[in-house]
Amino acid sequence: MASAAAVKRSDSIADTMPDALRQSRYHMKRCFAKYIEKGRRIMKLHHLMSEMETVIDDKAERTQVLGGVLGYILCSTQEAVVIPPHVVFSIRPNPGYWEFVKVSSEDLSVEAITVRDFLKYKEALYDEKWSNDEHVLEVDFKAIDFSTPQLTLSSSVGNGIEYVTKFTTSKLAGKLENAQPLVDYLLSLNHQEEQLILNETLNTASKLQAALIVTEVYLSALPKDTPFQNFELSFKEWGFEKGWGDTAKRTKETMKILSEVLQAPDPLNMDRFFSRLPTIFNVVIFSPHGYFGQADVLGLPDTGGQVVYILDQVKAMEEELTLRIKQQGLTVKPQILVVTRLIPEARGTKCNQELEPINGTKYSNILRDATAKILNLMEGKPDLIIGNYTDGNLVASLMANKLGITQATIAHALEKTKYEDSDINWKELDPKYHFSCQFLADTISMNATDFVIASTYQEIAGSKDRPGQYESHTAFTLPGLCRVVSGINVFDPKFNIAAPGADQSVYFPYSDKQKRLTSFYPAIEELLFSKEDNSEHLGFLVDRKKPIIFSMARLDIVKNITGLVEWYGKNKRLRNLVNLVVVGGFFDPSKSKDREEIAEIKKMHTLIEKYQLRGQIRWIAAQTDRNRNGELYRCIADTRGAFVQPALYEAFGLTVIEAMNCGLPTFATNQGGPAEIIVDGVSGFHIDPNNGDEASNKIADFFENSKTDAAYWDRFSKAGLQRIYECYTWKIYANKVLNMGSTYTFWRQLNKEQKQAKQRYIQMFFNLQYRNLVKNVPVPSDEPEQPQTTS
Ligand code: UDP
Ligand code: LCN
Repeated sequence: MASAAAVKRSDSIADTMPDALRQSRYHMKRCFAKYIEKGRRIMKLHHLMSEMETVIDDKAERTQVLGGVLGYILCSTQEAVVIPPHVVFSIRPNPGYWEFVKVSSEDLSVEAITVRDFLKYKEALYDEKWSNDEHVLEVDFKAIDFSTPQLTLSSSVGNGIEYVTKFTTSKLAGKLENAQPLVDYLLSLNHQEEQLILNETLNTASKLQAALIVTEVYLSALPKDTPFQNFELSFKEWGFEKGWGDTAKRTKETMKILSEVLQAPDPLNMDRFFSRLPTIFNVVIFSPHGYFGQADVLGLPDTGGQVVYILDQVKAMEEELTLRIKQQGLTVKPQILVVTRLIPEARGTKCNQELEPINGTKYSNILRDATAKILNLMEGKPDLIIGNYTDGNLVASLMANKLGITQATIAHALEKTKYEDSDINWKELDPKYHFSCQFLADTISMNATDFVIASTYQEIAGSKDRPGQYESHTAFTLPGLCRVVSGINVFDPKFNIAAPGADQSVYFPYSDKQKRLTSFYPAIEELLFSKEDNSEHLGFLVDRKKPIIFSMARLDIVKNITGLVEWYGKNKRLRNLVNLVVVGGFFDPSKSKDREEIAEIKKMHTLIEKYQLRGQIRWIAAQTDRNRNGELYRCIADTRGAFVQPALYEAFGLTVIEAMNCGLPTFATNQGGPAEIIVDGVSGFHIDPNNGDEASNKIADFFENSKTDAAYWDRFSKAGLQRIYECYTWKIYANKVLNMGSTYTFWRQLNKEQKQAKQRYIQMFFNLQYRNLVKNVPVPSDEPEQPQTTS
């Protein structure tokens, strides 16, 4: 295949394609004739390739055609719309970069077209009249994004805060007066009406600069540990309020950083300064979907890793906020409220309680009710509102706008990419999934929010071959409703990656012998090795000396637990080396209301029989006790086993980092987030869920190597842990997110006019389009439950 180097970045596809077509003119004429033969349709890359194979059946010739620039262009194609005699291509040479060209099958002429025209061709396949109507609603967020600087490199996507800090720095640089917006911002800082950092005495950059110099000298003369209270009164007189530090040492350090910023702003000092500013005390997190609770909820519809994520996130943020507030010399108590649905029929959970304190925190609660309560409980406005998924993000956007507060959004799994052509086919899918509302709500909140927290790069801008989830909202069309020519730009510096961690008090290494939860041993022994089937486990392990390969997930099709069982069943070598233990779902399909789960339960039973797995497999029903689960991962590590995450697609994959935290060597899908978590062959292994033989042989190789060389297993166990400590801890996450909260609060102030203009556009769109659309969505009843994919 041709490399990207074959096409210079300065050349557009429309420039290079004519030559490339000309070089293989004979074959291409036949190929295009084939493409248009079936008339109007959408073709994906695999259709283009397989039809090319039938036209150029000689492999060597095909390799030659595909070896050049043409191959590169074709392989970067996402889809093609055939409207004879033309074939219209949407090409994605790099993450975030799209080009559109129209090729005539008659003379192979190539014409660059706009995204708008490309969408019109697509629509014409579904609703030609609408597509040709000049007055259809076109949504174009780019048109009102006139002043926000954008990134340009695909590799910079997701590092938004770094670039926002750079852009801010350059805005403040030059003359000292340029730093006035920063001074104004510092003057605006307060907590419940109590002024922080500065008062009006220091209302210009030059006054502030002079005062900082004198005050640093004063602080140098004090013992380092002098408490702030000892010099608080003098500070007030000079124009400085609380919030600089708890001691003379820390106060002096913070002042020095600001002095350096005023002298010559640089991103490093800007970042350090913002991480020290007292800007965030109260945070509201919206997570309305599923059963949000602290016990007995995992495995209920739409309830999985998302709940774990939020509860761990709250703990980590409260810890970090408490530390920061102490270091700022303040005595304020941070408050975090998770706002969710109150579910009257709560299936024995606490989802019907209005207020519930969050375990492991001092000041954080779950609130199952509305806005006025938030203001009441927090005794004022929150400083940051974080939304989750479509519903939570939309509510967060509305509330943040109403209260004038900084907003963040999170959606680890957006729905749009999960179904092929979900936009263009919306009319067919809407009765079941209400995609029109969902995609527009997602687009609204992506534009309204100040920053986006993603877990991985792929979530934003995908990979070389697959567009990212956010990227899929760049341009799309809902024929009959509206055409979104510019939905979101993944080069917007609002996009950030902050990967979650796993609670390290629950998921710690198997080798921490003194911390091990030995009280669970009898229960785990029973769970893994007892001989009789019961409602919690099925199947048994004859040779308990063998290592165990382990997996745990909701029993959804996409999690592919049945895939793993099949790979294992088919691979004799693997079966000789290890036993298989899987946790997920339950055994009686008649007890499930979820179509996917029912199908998966039945398939599990069939596979166990088909491959005669009894004696080598243990199927354990869904588990809800995370402390016991932690010990379970460690007990699997004791057998010198491994964790396998075989999902067809996984947005992030908390089980992957839970297993790695326990020192369990891990094999995880190369489709989605886990491909970023694990460095293949270093901190674990990637497996291709679409190539079961290769995957099961890779696992078998690992166990063969471990058998002959005991140090081999240890190497991967340790390297997995190292990867976690370097990149995937809640401490790293909380630090990043709080820094974002602080930096983007200033950024939105700096770009106030732009923000307001966009907000007015969003409001109009929301009021005129979205509110009408949402009226058609029926209020859900408890039955029947559709499988949901966000959790
Ligand atoms: N989990 C559990 N019991 C089960 C299956 C899963 O406690 O039977 C937990 C698992 O330990 C992890 C979360 O549920 O914390 C699943 O998160 P992940 O990101 O792997 O997948 P999701 O369910 O969010 O798609
Ligand atoms: C949703 C998912 O689908 C998982 O991949 C994530 O790990 C989970 O949320 C937590 O972020």
